[in-house]
Amino acid sequence: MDKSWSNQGKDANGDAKDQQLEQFRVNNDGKKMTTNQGIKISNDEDSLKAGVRGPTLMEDFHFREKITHFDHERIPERVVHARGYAAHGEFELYESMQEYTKAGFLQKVGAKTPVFLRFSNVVGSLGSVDTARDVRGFAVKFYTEEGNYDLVGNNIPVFFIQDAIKFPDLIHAVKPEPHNEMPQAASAHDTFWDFVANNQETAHMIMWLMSDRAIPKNYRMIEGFGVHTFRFINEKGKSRFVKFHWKPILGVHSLVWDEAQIIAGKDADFQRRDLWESIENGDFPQYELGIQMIEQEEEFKFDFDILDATKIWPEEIVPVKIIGKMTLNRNVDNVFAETEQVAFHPGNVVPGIDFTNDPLLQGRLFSYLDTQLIRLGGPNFAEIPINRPICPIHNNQRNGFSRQTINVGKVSYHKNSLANNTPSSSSASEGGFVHYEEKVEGRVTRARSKSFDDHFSQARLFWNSMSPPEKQHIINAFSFELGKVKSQSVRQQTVNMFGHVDKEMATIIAINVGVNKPIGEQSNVTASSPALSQENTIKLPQTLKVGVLIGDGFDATEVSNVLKTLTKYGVRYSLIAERLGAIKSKEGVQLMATETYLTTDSVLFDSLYVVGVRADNQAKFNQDILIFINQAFRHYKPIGVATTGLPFFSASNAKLGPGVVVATGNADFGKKFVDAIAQQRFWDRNIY
Ligand code: HDE
Repeated sequence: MDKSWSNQGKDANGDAKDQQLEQFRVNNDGKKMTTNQGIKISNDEDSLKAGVRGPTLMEDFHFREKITHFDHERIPERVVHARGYAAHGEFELYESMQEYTKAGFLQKVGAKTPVFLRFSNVVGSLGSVDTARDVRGFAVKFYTEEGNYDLVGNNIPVFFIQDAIKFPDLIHAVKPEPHNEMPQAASAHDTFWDFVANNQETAHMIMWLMSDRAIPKNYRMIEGFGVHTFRFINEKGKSRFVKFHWKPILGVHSLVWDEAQIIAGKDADFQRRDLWESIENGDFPQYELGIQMIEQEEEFKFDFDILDATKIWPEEIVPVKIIGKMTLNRNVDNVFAETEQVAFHPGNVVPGIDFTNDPLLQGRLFSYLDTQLIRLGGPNFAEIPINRPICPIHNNQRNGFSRQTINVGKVSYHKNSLANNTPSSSSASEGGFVHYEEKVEGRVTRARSKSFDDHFSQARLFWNSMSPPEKQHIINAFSFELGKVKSQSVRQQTVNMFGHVDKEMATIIAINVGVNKPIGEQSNVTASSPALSQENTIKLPQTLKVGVLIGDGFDATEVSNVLKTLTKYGVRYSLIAERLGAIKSKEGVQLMATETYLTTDSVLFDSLYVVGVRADNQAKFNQDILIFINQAFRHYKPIGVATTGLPFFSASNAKLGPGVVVATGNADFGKKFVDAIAQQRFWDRNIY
């Protein structure tokens, strides 16, 4: 078969998916209002009544249609991953994977494929907060010329359980407790930790969940993982095991827990806002796609089972090969139509990508289609614009609620002679999907492989790989979460369980949550995997946000030089003053404040630049500015202090030291401040 893979329909009018969506976009600007039947509406303010003060009449078709549509606006939220946010983009291939897979979109270097990526929180309801401690969903739909390929991943590379049959139990335990529907979007409660302690396969995942990975700074700075082991199949039919990784160009960065909780109140939409604004500003989020591969013959070479989704393949043992880059470059037009109605399914694969017997993956292959049938109201959701493949669809499926396609002709069965036996099936060489012919044998049994028994070695590998501040954060997270657990028995069981990961860690947690020291032995793993620590991540100043605390009387030359330097390095800033609008320097130069001390907060910025105000205006300013400085300092953030800002900084609880850059007597202030901003956190700071 001739595979001259094109650019997946990319041309000057946007990608093929964008062009397809364009057919469904409706712009009401400047148009006359009509009913859904197209009747022009004369009055949309008053219902039709018998007399101006009389009852509303049944014949008011406009009123009935409008209210009925409104009454039916909601659809069920996703049972998990309800709160999410998405964007469009493209995937570009760096290196041909032809040797390993026949997947069309992975053949030609430079080939571009339209994608749609939905990020999500697992536990909280649709209206919950962005910054909850939780796993983040990272679901990518590739609109390839061979059909849709969905890589439905998370930002953590392992999972809580090993067999999909336990998923309802896990989710029942972590969701709000059923008798009082509390707490919302939180794992810090009895039923979750009771599940953990009584299902010890969760150990590795819980270490990740208690780490900074579960409180990401934003969606742009998280990794994505396919989690399961999949297969690549090449043209010759050879199979290799593969794991997928997405690596953010800006590195992996997190919030601190106190900050995450404050943000939950100050801006519940913190992460979606960041994604939306970054794309609007042209700061397009980018992630490189990496793959790990294991030869078919090497399936049993490792001290873990490669089909066990509670295990990683340490990057130091199985290197990650970077093969392409995804760029998110377009926000949605309508969140309901696109983000809410998109339907991902790990079973959506293209020829060249196949499944393995991972029992978690196998169960997922059933669940997604099943849940979408109820969530999207029947079997025709693949016709919803966001879900439509960009290639032609032909089959004998018919009817069902809200069918859009008008299938012409009388034949809707296979085989037939009336339509020349079409639509016809395709052989592998014609691009037909042929499942990998894996040899399977065994007795029918409800059991788990012995090779899935080791729950603690990789949990300890993760612990060993953490830097001292990361270890402290894990201890703090356990102490917070278990501290909220009312049952002393559950607290004790959990501490005992994590004593198998690290005795000292579990002992400190035991003291913090008022239970006995752990009993039992800790895992004897001494290895570590540097790739797991966020201390080793990429640190860049680009797109980080500085809050400039400023008022009348600043030094125009000094401030404008610093702002220019920030811009030069791609740092974003907002001017925060007592009131919106113009602020004047001592020379009379004006700058515009876009935020006030009421409308924003230090937690919404990565760093502060303390400029200060004229002496006669200090009293009021002092109070506001001190709150900002104290909080940023306590959250280990970089702080730049202008010459006019020093009196304010000195009056705060913050101390000179790591991450505090002072302009007075510092010729290279701007650049040094940018370097500090790139570091993001200064953990070796003595906070009060
Ligand atoms: Fe999901 N998961 N999941 N999951 N999952 C859903 O499908 C399920 C698992 C993931 O933005 C549901 O359409 C089972 C692992 C993401 O729309 C549901 C099991 C991973 C999303 C479902 C898992 C994921 C979902 C709910 C255990 C990472 C959001 C709504 C075997 C690799 C996709 C829906 C979006 C959504 C089932 C475990 C990722 C119920 C049974 C492991 C990112 O079908």
